[in-house]
Amino acid sequence: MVVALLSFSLAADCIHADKPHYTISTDATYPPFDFQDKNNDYIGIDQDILKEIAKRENFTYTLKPMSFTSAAQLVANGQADGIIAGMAITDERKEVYDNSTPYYKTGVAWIVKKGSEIKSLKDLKGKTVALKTGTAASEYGKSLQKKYGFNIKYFNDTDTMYNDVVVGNSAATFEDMPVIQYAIKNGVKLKVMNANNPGNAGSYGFFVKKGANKELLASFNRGFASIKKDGTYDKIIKKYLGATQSTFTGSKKNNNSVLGILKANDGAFLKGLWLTIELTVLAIILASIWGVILGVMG
Ligand code: ASN
Repeated sequence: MVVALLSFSLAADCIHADKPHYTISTDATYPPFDFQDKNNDYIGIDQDILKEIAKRENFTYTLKPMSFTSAAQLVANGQADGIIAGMAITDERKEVYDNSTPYYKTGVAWIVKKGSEIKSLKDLKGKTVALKTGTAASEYGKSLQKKYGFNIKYFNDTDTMYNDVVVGNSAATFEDMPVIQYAIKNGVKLKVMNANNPGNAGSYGFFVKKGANKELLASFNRGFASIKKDGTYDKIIKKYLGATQSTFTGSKKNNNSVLGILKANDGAFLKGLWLTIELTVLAIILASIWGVILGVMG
């Protein structure tokens, strides 16, 4: 009996030991990707994706929520195995990390307070812009600093950064389009200035330290392909956004009226109009010359 029990518990141990266990860091507050529910459990698009992939790929993990820079640092210096944190795939990051298949489209928004007098980036001259340390959106914001002459104030989390703009301490901020659109939908009093034209368009990925944790990365990619294929991924997106990816920048509804179509295609329309005018003038000149020649000959 004892022997039987012993061998059973040994077998159970073996099964458990077979399951890889990872440490995965995340951004503590980054809705709709990573945030806490009423019971302080971590939820969000990232968290649901990760949970589902772990189940299918048969691994377990300990989640480490913290500020985004610390979370990214933890993976870069090998203290965590992977990071999922609404983290954009960028060329600079490819130097430090290996990334998964892209799992969500993103791009950078520039944002002001509702009713703000700031109408263009030029109006930011001498003003303060709030950025979140270590993010792709902050790199983008920083790249515009010289040109537009604003000052930068750094924050460690998105909520405090938003708040600085809402109360009027900072004149603007830069954050990822899906993240700010979700916040606005949920009542944050901010306005996106480039809804149809996000900066540095790209995608989110899951990251491991470059050259390390190949097995975890492969598991993520395999698991992701599987949840994409059977519709689980779409269900997760719908759960948080009520829509699928294709409409995520759709703050503006499609306007199919004549005016709406003209507005949406104003660039092409003006170009076409200009070409028509040029051709008409040229035709009139050529016709006149031809007319004079014919007249003289007559
Ligand atoms: N979206 C940010 C980035 O890609 C990460 C974050 O703020 N959680 O840098």
